[in-house]
Amino acid sequence: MLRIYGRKNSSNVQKVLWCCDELGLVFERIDMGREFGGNREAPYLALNPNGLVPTLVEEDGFVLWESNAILRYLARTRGPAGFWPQQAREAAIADQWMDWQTNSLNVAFTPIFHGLVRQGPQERDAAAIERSREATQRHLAMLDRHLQRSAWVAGDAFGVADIPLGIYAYRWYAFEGIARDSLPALEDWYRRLRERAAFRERVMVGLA
Ligand SMILES: N[C@@H](CCC(=O)N[C@@H](CS)C(=O)NCC(=O)O)C(=O)O
Repeated sequence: MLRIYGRKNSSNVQKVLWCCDELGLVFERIDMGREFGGNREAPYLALNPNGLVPTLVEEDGFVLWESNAILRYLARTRGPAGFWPQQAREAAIADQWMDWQTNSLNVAFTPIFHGLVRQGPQERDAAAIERSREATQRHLAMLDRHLQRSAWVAGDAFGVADIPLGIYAYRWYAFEGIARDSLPALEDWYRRLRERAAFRERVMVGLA
């Protein structure tokens, strides 16, 4: 059986759990990280030298870390046709948005998430939160413009590239009391994500 290490309230772990459920994969999940610890100890570092979650371990001992690499691997090895795009250009678009999630959207979003969810009112840096809110809004507007022309992130059907970005849609719309500009294409995509049982089960689980 596949083994996934990582606490289920981690966004990067949620990506993998959601993907596994979409593909109907059976797996064992082992709590690891933050409140569970273990991720800075030698046995786990031998699997993932970053000390971060998630890590995937296959039946034969093959180990993989970096959540988006895990998604691509599961999509290529276990996904139905099209879940990882077959055409080079569609696959490149999937790669583009998945890399953008890690390198751009995540950077914009992390301060507002930490400020509103992880920090108490006394510790909060209101200016940093506002800068992050504006940056996230600007990034989501880019995704909205893309979704005006493309039903899903990488083409006409739901696929693996929707997963890393869908995590942010949930978190963004779950924040209470923040200003949000209307982004109709993004909102429609988010409505369609909420129709998916795996998204509701793995991602719409509160902010922690
Ligand atoms: N680029 C990595 C980032 C992994 C990462 O930052 N994981 C966080 C949780 S979302 C983590 O392990 N934090 C330490 C902890 O949970 O103890 C990936 O996408 O897998």
